[in-house]
Amino acid sequence: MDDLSKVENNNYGAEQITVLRGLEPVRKRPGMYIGSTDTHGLHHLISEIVDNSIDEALAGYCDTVSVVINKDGSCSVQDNGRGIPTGINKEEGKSAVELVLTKLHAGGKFGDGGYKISGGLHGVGLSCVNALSEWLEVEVKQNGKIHKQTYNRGIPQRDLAVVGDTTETGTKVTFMPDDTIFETVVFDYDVIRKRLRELAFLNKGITITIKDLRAGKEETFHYEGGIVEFVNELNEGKNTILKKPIYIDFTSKDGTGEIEIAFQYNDGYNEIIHGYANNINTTEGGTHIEGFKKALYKVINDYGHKLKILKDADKLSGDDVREGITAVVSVKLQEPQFEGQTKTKLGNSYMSAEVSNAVVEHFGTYLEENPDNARSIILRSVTAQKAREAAQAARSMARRKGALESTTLPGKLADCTEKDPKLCEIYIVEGDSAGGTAKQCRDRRFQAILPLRGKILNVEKARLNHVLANEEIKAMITAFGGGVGQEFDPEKLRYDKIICMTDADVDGAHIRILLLTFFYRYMPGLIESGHVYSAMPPLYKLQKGKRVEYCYSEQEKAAKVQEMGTKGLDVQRYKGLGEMDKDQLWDTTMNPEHRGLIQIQMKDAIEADKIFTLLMGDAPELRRKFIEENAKLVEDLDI
Ligand code: 28G
Repeated sequence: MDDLSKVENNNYGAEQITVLRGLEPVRKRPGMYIGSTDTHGLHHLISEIVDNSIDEALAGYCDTVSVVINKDGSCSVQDNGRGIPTGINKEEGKSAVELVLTKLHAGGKFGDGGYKISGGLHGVGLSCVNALSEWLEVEVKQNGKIHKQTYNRGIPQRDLAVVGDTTETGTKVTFMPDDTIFETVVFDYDVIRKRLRELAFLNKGITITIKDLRAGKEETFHYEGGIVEFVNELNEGKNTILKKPIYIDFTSKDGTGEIEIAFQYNDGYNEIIHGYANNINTTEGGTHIEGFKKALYKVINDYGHKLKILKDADKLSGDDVREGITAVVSVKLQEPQFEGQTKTKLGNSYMSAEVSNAVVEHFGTYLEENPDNARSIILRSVTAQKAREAAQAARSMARRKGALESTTLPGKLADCTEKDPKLCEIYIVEGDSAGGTAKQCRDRRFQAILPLRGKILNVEKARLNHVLANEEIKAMITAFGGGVGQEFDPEKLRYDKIICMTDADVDGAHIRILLLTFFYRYMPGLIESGHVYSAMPPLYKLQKGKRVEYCYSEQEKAAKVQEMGTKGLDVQRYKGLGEMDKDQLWDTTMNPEHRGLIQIQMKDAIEADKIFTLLMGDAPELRRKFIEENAKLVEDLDI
């Protein structure tokens, strides 16, 4: 070890170049390695590092991971694992630490689809973070010593060196993201918090802490119950059918794979199944989810017949047995294959049978051993079946009347003249007055306007047949043209962009949540295929003499005020779209040349769905809690 303690060694001329070459592809095409260079990519850096710590924990050598956002804006991740090996690699003549941090390892997430999980592959990803950091410092505690090395944009500044003694072991990485690569280098506490909390749920027993030294915030996540607590959390505010979630944990014989499932039923009508493979959220589903659904269908139908609740030929549908279910299906496997548009669909075909077998066995036994719960679950599915039949009848009636499939567009819709859907967009506008302004200023060739009156139907409490009878909902369905529910077909959409334009206040936020929840539950494909956007109306208009500036955030306003100087500056705060005249609305929010649009992601819709449940659900204390916790947001939005 002592040969490592040479502190001063700067003979790096030739080697610097090799390292640079080695990591050059990452700096040249960062998107290939971390997805993007926007705020998502930035936060992905932390995930990459934390994943290594999680792998070390899954290997059984680490139980604590801490993430710190430092005052200078850098981020530190620390674990109490074995520490990256510090010994010198014979062939390369360098420490393993340096190799892990400077060599691109095969299997980058956005590269060839290889993945890492507790299989000795860890260390992958660290070199990417290193390449994309202005500076990075690695500290390894191992064999009684503290070893340290620093890098600038991936280039080691000296050899790994011993800088002190310790009785602990572990790895600590501190990095400053490179602001010449990233659009923003400001870490967002809530984004990091969300992912760390998810990881704590998915990997029970691990303690994960987050600390923000900029704001003086910190939290610790530790869930002994793992995904069981995750399911409880997802059901917060809902009336659940079972006392506690059903939990299945199945480890493959050779110990290289694990299937963990927790599920619970509530008295609502949605199906929420969150899938994970190797801690990655499989939003596009995959074989693990198929296996789970297949088993649920089989077990509930078999048991329903056995209890004679179901008659001979009577069969509950897949939708019936999943109505009101909240499930987390988390699998860990060697060499996962990820497919689909966003590479979030698990493809390993054996996983379907593996999951299905595990569920049939465990859930079957559960129903035998818990006859009261078995009855509740089956009766719940039977109720769903009856309601579905009624909805079906209502729907076909509506179809006969031509209400939904009719080519008669809603009267309130101001359609565009262009016929190619790829070029068309529709603005869903809150309120008749803003709708009127939008109709006046739009470019009628490709922009359609659909004003919505007041708050649309409370989708939480309504079953499908009621939802589809609501005027505002019907207007949207007919205008979009892509159908609804099972029949939804993005190919048939009449617009490429569906843009929600709501006021920048609490009511506006509320209406947006309602819209997203409706899309999420009845046309998830609309969001999945990236057709839904949120318009960005300005919050302020600043005017000084002839100069006019619009600001879209508090920060932007503060910066602009500074720049323009306060004397003679007129600051107008827009509370609603209705306060803008038609030229202002066009310039700031609707003109494709200047406007900002936010594309709505599936996770935004899931979040909306959750908030919606809290706001509209049956638990007034939770609603109050939500409003209290979000008082800051409410304040920011509506001064
Ligand atoms: C705090 C920041 C992120 C890590 C380890 C531990 C080992 C390791 C990491 O090895 C090289 C290649 C395959 C074995 C493994 C230590 C085995 C024995 C490790 C981290 C060596 C990588 N002793 N902890 N990498 N492997 N934590 N946290 O990065 O052959 S990375």
